[in-house]
Amino acid sequence: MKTYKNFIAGKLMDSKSGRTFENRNPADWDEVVGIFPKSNAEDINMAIEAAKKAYKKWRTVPWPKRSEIMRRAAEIMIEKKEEIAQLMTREMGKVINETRGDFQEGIDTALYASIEGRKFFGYTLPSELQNKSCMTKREPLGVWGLITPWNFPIAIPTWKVFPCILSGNTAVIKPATYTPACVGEFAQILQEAGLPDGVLNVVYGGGGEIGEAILSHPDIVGVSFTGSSEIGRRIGEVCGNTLKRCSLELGGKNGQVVLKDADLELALEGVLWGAFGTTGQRCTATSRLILEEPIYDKFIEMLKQKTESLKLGNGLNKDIDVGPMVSESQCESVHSYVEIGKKEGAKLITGGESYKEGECVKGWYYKPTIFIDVLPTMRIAQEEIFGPVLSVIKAKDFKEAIEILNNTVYGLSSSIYTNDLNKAHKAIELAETGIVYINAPTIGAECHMPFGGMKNTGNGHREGGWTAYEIFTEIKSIYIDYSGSLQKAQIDTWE
Ligand code: UN1
Repeated sequence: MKTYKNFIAGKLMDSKSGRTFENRNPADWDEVVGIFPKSNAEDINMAIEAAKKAYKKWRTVPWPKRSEIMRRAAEIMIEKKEEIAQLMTREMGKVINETRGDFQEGIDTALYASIEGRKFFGYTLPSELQNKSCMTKREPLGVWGLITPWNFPIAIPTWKVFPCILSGNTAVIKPATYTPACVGEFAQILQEAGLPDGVLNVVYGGGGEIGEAILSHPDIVGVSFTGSSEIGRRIGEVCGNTLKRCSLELGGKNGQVVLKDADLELALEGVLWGAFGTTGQRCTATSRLILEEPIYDKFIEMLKQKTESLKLGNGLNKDIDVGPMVSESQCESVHSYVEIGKKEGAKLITGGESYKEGECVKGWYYKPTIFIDVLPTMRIAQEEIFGPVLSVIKAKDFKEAIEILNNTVYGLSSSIYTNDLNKAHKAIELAETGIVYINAPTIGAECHMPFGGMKNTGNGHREGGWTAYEIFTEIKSIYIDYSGSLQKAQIDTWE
């Protein structure tokens, strides 16, 4: 068990509040993973002050120099991959192969940043006038607030931190209270890699207290948030009022469509991974399976059998498929949806209860759960559950399958299994989601591709890839007149 401290201006320090909170292993609630400061607004103010001070110098450091720090960070991360993956499994619960993957996504994001720093393009355009040129360049904004979730304790913080600081901004990050240790370790890696003091500051604590303190601070220029739609709305509201930039990555209700001509074995592997990987706790998780009528019964039979063979247990142990849920309250929330599904008349064919056998007695385990005969309008087909619950819906044909796929307020990820080229392309065109997979599950986005969703999944931004840099920079349009005389744009001239 380790005691963590806030990281402000390059120094580790306790909270001014004098309070702490602990973080327990969801696979073994007797294990305290770490003790963290329960910070208050005073800590946030100090962190923002440190970031503001660091910004003055950091923004003048050339992009390629900044990106060298990202490369060094990647090198240290490669060395620490196993150690931090194990810590991540202990604090978050997902199985070790997945926490290695989460950390690898962080390494990839660092390497991507190290390349991006040498090709941070603006563009040149012709002028309407002679002897005049037009071009654009990108610049940082100032101090950002980064608020990150618990389901990807390293990948998502790196999606935000690297583009934010490579662009010349500085930041205060508030990690999720369920998974604060990983961000603490990540900040130490950045310091070791040579990041100047105050460029990234870490403050631990609850969203209600310190999240609000970040939002309301006048020196914060923008907020990047990944989490629930409810909190996202609140952040959007405050940022709207104070004219802060705001990037929101919110819920999903992702569907996998399997058409009658699909490779069913492949589709089966895909849905098992998409629905029950990370114990269903991804915003990209598959929570609806839409089956074309002719294969409905057969596929359900295959799915039930395979689902029941998944092994639950501590993610650090060998051959475990599904780890625990992150917390008791998350387990309860999932179970309440199972009760709702039953009341709505959907048919529960497996799971539907917590699991406390064998090595799982002291953890927040929930059995992989499948409802069939779900109607598209039911709450379990509409609301984000964020757990291992799959709602199976029947579609009479391709057209109806796409209608069902789009029948949700969310629009993050979708997947279509088919061998019909025409239908695959039509589905890509019609799917109302920011990410579309063909013959692959709804999870597994890569760090150099835009990541984000349509409709209520967000507010139009895309993290990942080049598009993340658009979030964290201002664009400047520059006109250079080398005619030596006053040239008036748009004013008619008579000669
Ligand atoms: C999330 O679900 O919150 O595409 C992020 C994926 C991962 C990232 C998921 N690379 O599933």
